[in-house]
Amino acid sequence: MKTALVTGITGQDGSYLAELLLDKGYYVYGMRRRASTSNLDRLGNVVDNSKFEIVEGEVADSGCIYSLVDSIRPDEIYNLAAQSHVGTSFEQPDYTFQVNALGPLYFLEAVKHFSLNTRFYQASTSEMFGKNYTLCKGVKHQCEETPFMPQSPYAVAKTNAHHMVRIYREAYGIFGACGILFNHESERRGENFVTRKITKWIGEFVNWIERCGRTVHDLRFEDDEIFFTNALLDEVATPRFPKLRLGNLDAYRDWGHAADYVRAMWLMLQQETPDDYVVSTGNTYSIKEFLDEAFSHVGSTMDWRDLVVIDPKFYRPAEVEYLRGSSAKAKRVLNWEPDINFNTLVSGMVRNDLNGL
Ligand code: NDP
Ligand code: GDR
Repeated sequence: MKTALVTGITGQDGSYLAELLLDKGYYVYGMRRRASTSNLDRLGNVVDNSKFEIVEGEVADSGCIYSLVDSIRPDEIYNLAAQSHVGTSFEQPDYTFQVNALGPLYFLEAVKHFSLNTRFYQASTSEMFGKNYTLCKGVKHQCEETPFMPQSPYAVAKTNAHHMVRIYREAYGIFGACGILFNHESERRGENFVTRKITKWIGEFVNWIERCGRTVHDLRFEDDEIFFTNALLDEVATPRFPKLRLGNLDAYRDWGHAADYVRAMWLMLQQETPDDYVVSTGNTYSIKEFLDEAFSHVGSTMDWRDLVVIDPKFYRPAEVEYLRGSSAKAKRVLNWEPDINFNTLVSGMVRNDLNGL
């Protein structure tokens, strides 16, 4: 039986990857850091599986990582643990670097010293391209040849780890592969990433209207809040709901579904030789277009422009304006293509948040 150690097991990707590996017959060690409360919510489908085991570990603690790798010596390591929020990395650059850059280095050192046959997957990111793109037949996109130009502490740390994997591959023959994954979302996406923030707000808002026994036709709008018209009542006393507060709506992202993307991670570690791959859908949409799509699934006509407030707090000091990946290499070598398109992704997220209340 193959064994895998998955870090970041409590996160979005960790949960999908654990399900995939268990389906394929692996014994899965899921690494999580110590928490004062249970944070296994996303792992409902796997926690009771006899081939699934939680182990405690902190990626920024070298000794912890060395002893974990030495004691398990898994066939495969998937290093998904990260301080994964780009905005937060501007507030916590030092911590982000420790987790996102030094963490992967500790794993590489551990593999080099204790478990040279272990195959290592590193979660690289389209954020490494930052401002850069390549023109192909007049279309702007990013592929494996596009030079990196990171725009945040998060992306710099990830670029550092990306190069470190390449160096350990070339210098020590370690089977290290990096997936340069573009944004991928799902019903399990963290609530402070823009897609889930939007669909979660929609779910709570629609539920609030229903709880109040009203319809969208009764809505009235102030600067920051939404309330109902009611000629008989004092409008100041009617229930109110805060508008959705967002930052830059003009950025473009290439959004896929996490379940498709963990399949690409696994495929990378099944190849004869290690390599790096862009994983993306090839389509790009602005945040405004995501809002259009999300609100189109609510079932009644609401213009999100009445419901959204632009809040400078959610702007980043430096932004990545345009991401659109070309996964031609992943298709050719890994035979990988996404199954879930933008429309299905967004409608699934909205439906989940409408029902989840
Ligand atoms: P999440 O934020 O959902 O999950 C991150 C995971 O890392 C959580 O399990 C978290 O644990 C864990 N973690 C954070 N810090 C530490 C630490 N110091 N020690 C141990 N574990 C830690 O991220 P995703 O699942 O979305 O992403 C997975 C990986 O892929 C990340 O590395 C991310 O940077 C990268 N990536 C993600 C993309 C995306 O669009 N989703 C695209 C490209 C790359 P806890 O629950 O305790 O916080
Ligand atoms: P990103 O995802 O930074 O691409 O990183 P996020 O959803 O945080 O932002 C996408 C774009 O939306 C804009 N935006 C907002 N973002 C957030 N979070 N909150 C807001 O209110 C808001 N308003 C507008 C952002 O400025 C940005 O342009 C994700 C993470 O999963 C990374 O870990 C991963 O590496 C990359 O995707 C690929």
